[in-house]
Amino acid sequence: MNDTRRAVLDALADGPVSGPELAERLDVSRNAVWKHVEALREAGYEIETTNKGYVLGEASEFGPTVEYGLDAPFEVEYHESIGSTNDRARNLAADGAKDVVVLADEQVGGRGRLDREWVGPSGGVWMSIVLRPNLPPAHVPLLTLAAAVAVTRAAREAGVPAEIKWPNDVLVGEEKLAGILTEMEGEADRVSWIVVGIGVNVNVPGASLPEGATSVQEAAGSVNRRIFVQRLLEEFDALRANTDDVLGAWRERAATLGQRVRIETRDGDVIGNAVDVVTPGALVVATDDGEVRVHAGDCEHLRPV
Ligand code: BT5
Repeated sequence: MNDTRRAVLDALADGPVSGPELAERLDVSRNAVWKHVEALREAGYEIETTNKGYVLGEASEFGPTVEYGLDAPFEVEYHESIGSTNDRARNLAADGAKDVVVLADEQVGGRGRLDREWVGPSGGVWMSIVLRPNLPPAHVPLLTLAAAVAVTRAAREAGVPAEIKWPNDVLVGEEKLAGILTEMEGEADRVSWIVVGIGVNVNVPGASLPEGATSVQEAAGSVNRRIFVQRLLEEFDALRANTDDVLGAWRERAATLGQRVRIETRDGDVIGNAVDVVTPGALVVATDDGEVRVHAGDCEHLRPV
Protein backbone atom coordinates (compact mmCIF):
# COMPACT_ATOMS: atom_id res chain seq x y z
CA MET A 1 0.00 0.00 0.00
CA ASN A 2 1.01 3.55 -0.75
CA ASP A 3 2.83 5.06 2.29
CA THR A 4 0.54 8.08 2.57
CA ARG A 5 -2.56 5.85 2.58
CA ARG A 6 -1.00 3.76 5.32
CA ALA A 7 -0.29 6.96 7.26
CA VAL A 8 -3.93 8.07 6.82
CA LEU A 9 -5.13 4.74 8.26
CA ASP A 10 -2.57 4.94 11.06
CA ALA A 11 -3.92 8.35 12.01
CA LEU A 12 -7.56 7.22 11.81
CA ALA A 13 -6.83 4.16 13.93
CA ASP A 14 -6.36 6.49 16.92
CA GLY A 15 -9.73 8.25 16.54
CA PRO A 16 -11.43 10.93 14.44
CA VAL A 17 -9.15 13.30 12.54
CA SER A 18 -10.22 16.29 10.47
CA GLY A 19 -9.12 16.81 6.86
CA PRO A 20 -6.99 19.91 7.63
CA GLU A 21 -5.35 18.12 10.60
CA LEU A 22 -4.51 15.14 8.38
CA ALA A 23 -3.13 17.41 5.68
CA GLU A 24 -0.85 19.08 8.20
CA ARG A 25 0.26 15.83 9.84
CA LEU A 26 1.09 14.17 6.53
CA ASP A 27 2.43 17.33 4.92
CA VAL A 28 0.17 17.07 1.86
CA SER A 29 -2.62 19.28 0.48
CA ARG A 30 -6.24 18.95 1.67
CA ASN A 31 -7.15 17.86 -1.81
CA ALA A 32 -4.58 15.06 -1.62
CA VAL A 33 -6.05 13.90 1.71
CA TRP A 34 -9.48 13.75 0.15
CA LYS A 35 -8.14 11.71 -2.78
CA HIS A 36 -6.43 9.22 -0.44
CA VAL A 37 -9.58 8.83 1.63
CA GLU A 38 -11.59 8.19 -1.54
CA ALA A 39 -9.05 5.59 -2.70
CA LEU A 40 -9.24 3.83 0.67
CA ARG A 41 -13.04 3.80 0.49
CA GLU A 42 -12.82 2.24 -2.95
CA ALA A 43 -10.45 -0.37 -1.50
CA GLY A 44 -13.18 -1.37 0.98
CA TYR A 45 -12.40 0.70 4.06
CA GLU A 46 -15.43 2.24 5.69
CA ILE A 47 -14.47 5.84 6.43
CA GLU A 48 -17.23 8.13 7.59
CA THR A 49 -17.22 11.91 7.43
CA THR A 50 -18.47 13.38 10.72
CA ASN A 51 -18.35 16.81 12.34
CA LYS A 52 -15.25 15.64 14.25
CA GLY A 53 -13.56 14.64 11.02
CA TYR A 54 -12.92 11.31 9.34
CA VAL A 55 -13.78 8.21 11.39
CA LEU A 56 -13.07 4.55 10.67
CA GLY A 57 -16.49 2.87 10.49
CA GLU A 58 -17.76 -0.07 12.54
CA ALA A 59 -17.03 -2.45 9.67
CA SER A 60 -13.39 -1.50 10.07
CA GLU A 61 -13.42 -2.38 13.77
CA PHE A 62 -11.69 -5.62 12.87
CA GLY A 63 -10.04 -6.80 9.70
CA PRO A 64 -7.09 -5.61 7.64
CA THR A 65 -7.17 -2.39 9.68
CA VAL A 66 -5.48 -4.24 12.55
CA GLU A 67 -2.15 -3.47 10.92
CA TYR A 68 -2.70 0.29 11.13
CA GLY A 69 -1.84 1.91 14.39
CA LEU A 70 -0.08 -1.31 15.40
CA ASP A 71 3.10 -0.59 17.31
CA ALA A 72 4.86 -3.85 16.43
CA PRO A 73 6.54 -4.94 13.19
CA PHE A 74 3.97 -7.51 12.04
CA GLU A 75 2.29 -7.72 8.67
CA VAL A 76 -1.34 -8.84 9.02
CA GLU A 77 -3.13 -11.14 6.58
CA TYR A 78 -6.83 -11.04 7.35
CA HIS A 79 -9.49 -13.63 6.47
CA GLU A 80 -13.19 -13.35 7.20
CA SER A 81 -13.36 -17.11 7.41
CA ILE A 82 -10.63 -19.74 7.25
CA GLY A 83 -10.06 -23.43 7.98
CA SER A 84 -7.19 -23.00 10.42
CA THR A 85 -4.96 -19.94 10.75
CA ASN A 86 -2.16 -22.28 11.86
CA ASP A 87 -2.38 -24.23 8.58
CA ARG A 88 -2.24 -21.03 6.53
CA ALA A 89 0.65 -19.72 8.67
CA ARG A 90 2.58 -22.99 8.22
CA ASN A 91 2.30 -22.63 4.45
CA LEU A 92 3.50 -19.04 4.60
CA ALA A 93 6.36 -20.10 6.90
CA ALA A 94 7.40 -22.83 4.46
CA ASP A 95 7.56 -20.12 1.76
CA GLY A 96 9.93 -18.05 3.91
CA ALA A 97 7.50 -15.64 5.65
CA LYS A 98 8.59 -13.89 8.84
CA ASP A 99 6.69 -11.70 11.31
CA VAL A 100 3.41 -12.28 9.52
CA VAL A 101 0.14 -12.65 11.43
CA VAL A 102 -2.71 -14.65 9.91
CA LEU A 103 -5.91 -13.38 11.49
CA ALA A 104 -9.50 -14.53 11.07
CA ASP A 105 -12.95 -13.57 12.28
CA GLU A 106 -14.24 -17.12 11.95
CA GLN A 107 -12.30 -20.38 11.97
CA VAL A 108 -14.09 -23.52 10.83
CA GLY A 109 -11.32 -26.13 11.10
CA GLY A 110 -9.35 -24.93 14.12
CA ARG A 111 -7.04 -27.32 15.96
CA GLY A 112 -6.02 -27.65 19.57
CA ARG A 113 -3.15 -29.75 20.83
CA LEU A 114 -3.10 -33.47 19.99
CA ASP A 115 -5.47 -32.74 17.08
CA ARG A 116 -8.33 -31.80 19.37
CA GLU A 117 -11.04 -29.62 17.86
CA TRP A 118 -10.98 -25.85 18.50
CA VAL A 119 -14.30 -24.06 18.14
CA GLY A 120 -13.91 -20.70 16.37
CA PRO A 121 -17.17 -18.79 15.80
CA SER A 122 -17.31 -15.31 14.26
CA GLY A 123 -16.49 -12.62 16.83
CA GLY A 124 -13.39 -14.30 18.21
CA VAL A 125 -9.73 -13.58 17.67
CA TRP A 126 -8.16 -16.51 15.84
CA MET A 127 -4.62 -15.84 14.79
CA SER A 128 -1.23 -17.37 14.08
CA ILE A 129 2.10 -15.57 14.21
CA VAL A 130 4.94 -16.71 11.93
CA LEU A 131 8.33 -16.18 13.56
CA ARG A 132 11.90 -17.02 12.63
CA PRO A 133 13.60 -16.42 15.97
CA ASN A 134 17.24 -16.82 16.75
CA LEU A 135 16.58 -19.31 19.54
CA PRO A 136 17.69 -22.90 20.19
CA PRO A 137 14.71 -25.26 19.64
CA ALA A 138 14.72 -26.14 23.35
CA HIS A 139 13.77 -22.54 24.18
CA VAL A 140 10.73 -22.40 21.91
CA PRO A 141 8.31 -23.11 24.81
CA LEU A 142 9.23 -19.65 26.15
CA LEU A 143 7.33 -18.17 23.20
CA THR A 144 4.21 -20.13 24.14
CA LEU A 145 4.49 -18.74 27.66
CA ALA A 146 5.05 -15.26 26.21
CA ALA A 147 1.87 -15.61 24.16
CA ALA A 148 -0.09 -16.62 27.27
CA VAL A 149 1.26 -13.57 29.14
CA ALA A 150 0.37 -11.29 26.21
CA VAL A 151 -3.19 -12.65 26.03
CA THR A 152 -3.58 -12.24 29.77
CA ARG A 153 -2.40 -8.62 29.65
CA ALA A 154 -4.71 -7.73 26.75
CA ALA A 155 -7.62 -9.42 28.54
CA ARG A 156 -6.88 -7.56 31.78
CA GLU A 157 -6.84 -4.25 29.92
CA ALA A 158 -10.29 -5.23 28.66
CA GLY A 159 -11.41 -5.69 32.27
CA VAL A 160 -11.22 -9.49 32.42
CA PRO A 161 -9.40 -11.00 35.45
CA ALA A 162 -7.52 -13.54 33.32
CA GLU A 163 -4.89 -15.94 34.69
CA ILE A 164 -2.67 -18.57 33.14
CA LYS A 165 -2.95 -22.31 33.58
CA TRP A 166 0.27 -24.12 32.72
CA PRO A 167 1.33 -24.39 30.01
CA ASN A 168 -0.93 -22.71 27.49
CA ASP A 169 -4.42 -21.95 28.73
CA VAL A 170 -5.77 -18.59 29.76
CA LEU A 171 -8.59 -18.90 32.26
CA VAL A 172 -11.17 -16.75 33.98
CA GLY A 173 -11.84 -18.61 37.21
CA GLU A 174 -12.00 -22.22 36.05
CA GLU A 175 -13.27 -21.38 32.56
CA LYS A 176 -11.11 -21.28 29.45
CA LEU A 177 -10.82 -17.94 27.68
CA ALA A 178 -7.97 -18.74 25.29
CA GLY A 179 -5.73 -21.52 24.06
CA ILE A 180 -2.35 -21.53 22.35
CA LEU A 181 -0.93 -24.02 19.89
CA THR A 182 2.74 -23.62 18.96
CA GLU A 183 4.14 -25.55 16.02
CA MET A 184 7.68 -25.48 14.63
CA GLU A 185 10.13 -26.81 12.14
CA GLY A 186 13.85 -26.97 12.64
CA GLU A 187 16.92 -29.05 13.24
CA ALA A 188 18.51 -30.09 16.52
CA ASP A 189 20.33 -26.80 16.99
CA ARG A 190 18.41 -24.37 14.83
CA VAL A 191 14.81 -23.25 14.53
CA SER A 192 13.64 -22.80 10.96
CA TRP A 193 10.24 -21.31 11.77
CA ILE A 194 7.69 -21.19 14.55
CA VAL A 195 3.95 -20.67 14.30
CA VAL A 196 2.31 -19.46 17.50
CA GLY A 197 -1.44 -20.05 17.15
CA ILE A 198 -3.60 -18.07 19.56
CA GLY A 199 -7.35 -18.42 19.94
CA VAL A 200 -9.18 -15.97 22.20
CA ASN A 201 -12.93 -15.97 22.75
CA VAL A 202 -13.48 -12.23 22.54
CA ASN A 203 -16.89 -11.03 21.28
CA VAL A 204 -18.45 -14.48 21.36
CA PRO A 205 -21.61 -15.37 23.29
CA GLY A 206 -21.20 -18.22 25.78
CA ALA A 207 -23.87 -20.25 23.95
CA SER A 208 -21.56 -20.58 20.89
CA LEU A 209 -18.75 -22.06 22.98
CA PRO A 210 -18.12 -25.52 24.39
CA GLU A 211 -18.83 -26.22 28.04
CA GLY A 212 -16.13 -24.95 30.36
CA ALA A 213 -15.32 -22.02 28.05
CA THR A 214 -15.92 -18.31 28.55
CA SER A 215 -15.33 -15.11 26.55
CA VAL A 216 -14.40 -11.47 27.06
CA GLN A 217 -18.01 -10.64 26.15
CA GLU A 218 -19.31 -12.95 28.91
CA ALA A 219 -16.82 -11.74 31.51
CA ALA A 220 -16.73 -8.00 30.84
CA GLY A 221 -18.79 -7.11 27.75
CA SER A 222 -17.81 -6.69 24.09
CA VAL A 223 -14.64 -4.81 23.21
CA ASN A 224 -13.01 -3.31 20.13
CA ARG A 225 -11.20 -6.34 18.72
CA ARG A 226 -8.75 -4.28 16.68
CA ILE A 227 -7.41 -2.67 19.84
CA PHE A 228 -7.46 -6.03 21.64
CA VAL A 229 -5.33 -7.68 18.94
CA GLN A 230 -3.00 -4.71 18.69
CA ARG A 231 -2.35 -4.72 22.44
CA LEU A 232 -1.83 -8.49 22.38
CA LEU A 233 0.69 -8.28 19.51
CA GLU A 234 2.50 -5.33 21.08
CA GLU A 235 2.90 -7.17 24.40
CA PHE A 236 4.02 -10.33 22.60
CA ASP A 237 6.55 -8.38 20.54
CA ALA A 238 8.06 -6.81 23.67
CA LEU A 239 8.33 -10.20 25.41
CA ARG A 240 9.88 -12.04 22.47
CA ALA A 241 12.58 -9.36 22.33
CA ASN A 242 13.38 -9.97 26.03
CA THR A 243 12.87 -13.67 26.60
CA ASP A 244 14.67 -13.31 29.97
CA ASP A 245 11.59 -11.46 31.25
CA VAL A 246 9.09 -14.11 30.18
CA LEU A 247 9.24 -16.45 33.16
CA GLY A 248 8.90 -13.62 35.68
CA ALA A 249 5.92 -12.18 33.81
CA TRP A 250 4.36 -15.64 33.56
CA ARG A 251 4.79 -16.35 37.31
CA GLU A 252 3.03 -13.07 38.11
CA ARG A 253 -0.15 -14.23 36.36
CA ALA A 254 0.02 -17.96 37.00
CA ALA A 255 -3.08 -19.63 38.41
CA THR A 256 -1.21 -22.94 38.51
CA LEU A 257 1.60 -22.08 40.94
CA GLY A 258 0.69 -23.03 44.49
CA GLN A 259 -2.04 -25.38 43.30
CA ARG A 260 -2.32 -29.09 43.71
CA VAL A 261 -2.22 -30.47 40.17
CA ARG A 262 -2.52 -33.60 38.14
CA ILE A 263 -0.53 -33.53 34.88
CA GLU A 264 -1.31 -36.16 32.32
CA THR A 265 1.94 -36.82 30.46
CA ARG A 266 2.97 -39.33 27.83
CA ASP A 267 4.66 -41.33 30.59
CA GLY A 268 1.75 -41.28 33.01
CA ASP A 269 0.23 -38.91 35.57
CA VAL A 270 2.24 -36.61 37.81
CA ILE A 271 0.38 -35.48 40.95
CA GLY A 272 1.62 -32.96 43.49
CA ASN A 273 1.96 -29.25 44.25
CA ALA A 274 3.03 -26.94 41.43
CA VAL A 275 5.87 -24.94 42.96
CA ASP A 276 7.59 -23.15 40.08
CA VAL A 277 8.10 -22.80 36.36
CA VAL A 278 11.70 -22.91 35.10
CA THR A 279 13.48 -22.43 31.76
CA PRO A 280 12.27 -23.07 29.15
CA GLY A 281 8.81 -23.48 30.59
CA ALA A 282 8.93 -26.70 32.60
CA LEU A 283 6.58 -26.96 35.57
CA VAL A 284 8.22 -28.06 38.82
CA VAL A 285 5.88 -30.33 40.78
CA ALA A 286 6.59 -31.41 44.36
CA THR A 287 5.35 -35.01 44.47
CA ASP A 288 5.46 -37.59 47.27
CA ASP A 289 8.64 -38.90 45.62
CA GLY A 290 10.36 -35.54 45.34
CA GLU A 291 10.44 -32.73 42.76
CA VAL A 292 9.66 -33.56 39.15
CA ARG A 293 10.07 -31.27 36.14
CA VAL A 294 7.27 -31.68 33.62
CA HIS A 295 7.86 -30.38 30.09
CA ALA A 296 4.54 -31.17 28.43
CA GLY A 297 1.13 -32.48 29.34
CA ASP A 298 -2.45 -31.64 30.22
CA CYS A 299 -2.76 -29.96 33.58
CA GLU A 300 -5.73 -30.19 35.91
CA HIS A 301 -6.01 -28.04 39.03
CA LEU A 302 -7.14 -30.29 41.91
CA ARG A 303 -8.86 -29.33 45.13
CA PRO A 304 -6.37 -29.09 47.99
CA VAL A 305 -6.20 -32.26 50.16
C1 BT5 B 1 -5.56 -25.43 22.88
O1 BT5 B 1 -5.57 -26.79 22.72
O2 BT5 B 1 -6.01 -24.83 23.80
C2 BT5 B 1 -4.94 -24.70 21.68
C3 BT5 B 1 -5.98 -23.97 20.90
C4 BT5 B 1 -5.35 -23.15 19.79
C5 BT5 B 1 -6.38 -22.51 18.90
C6 BT5 B 1 -5.75 -21.53 17.96
S1 BT5 B 1 -6.94 -20.56 17.16
C7 BT5 B 1 -5.79 -19.97 16.03
C8 BT5 B 1 -4.88 -21.13 15.70
N1 BT5 B 1 -5.37 -21.90 14.59
C9 BT5 B 1 -5.67 -23.17 14.94
O3 BT5 B 1 -6.10 -24.06 14.17
N2 BT5 B 1 -5.44 -23.32 16.27
C10 BT5 B 1 -4.90 -22.13 16.86
P1 BT5 B 1 -5.97 -27.80 23.87
O4 BT5 B 1 -5.25 -27.46 25.13
O5 BT5 B 1 -5.76 -29.13 23.27
O6 BT5 B 1 -7.50 -27.55 24.13
C11 BT5 B 1 -8.49 -28.00 23.23
C12 BT5 B 1 -9.78 -28.19 24.03
O7 BT5 B 1 -10.32 -26.92 24.40
C13 BT5 B 1 -10.89 -28.87 23.24
O8 BT5 B 1 -10.78 -30.26 23.36
C14 BT5 B 1 -12.15 -28.32 23.91
O9 BT5 B 1 -12.44 -29.04 25.09
C15 BT5 B 1 -11.75 -26.96 24.35
N3 BT5 B 1 -12.17 -25.91 23.40
C16 BT5 B 1 -12.42 -25.99 22.07
N4 BT5 B 1 -12.74 -24.80 21.55
C17 BT5 B 1 -12.69 -23.92 22.59
C18 BT5 B 1 -12.91 -22.52 22.70
N5 BT5 B 1 -13.23 -21.74 21.66
N6 BT5 B 1 -12.77 -21.98 23.94
C19 BT5 B 1 -12.43 -22.71 25.01
N7 BT5 B 1 -12.22 -24.02 24.97
C20 BT5 B 1 -12.35 -24.63 23.76
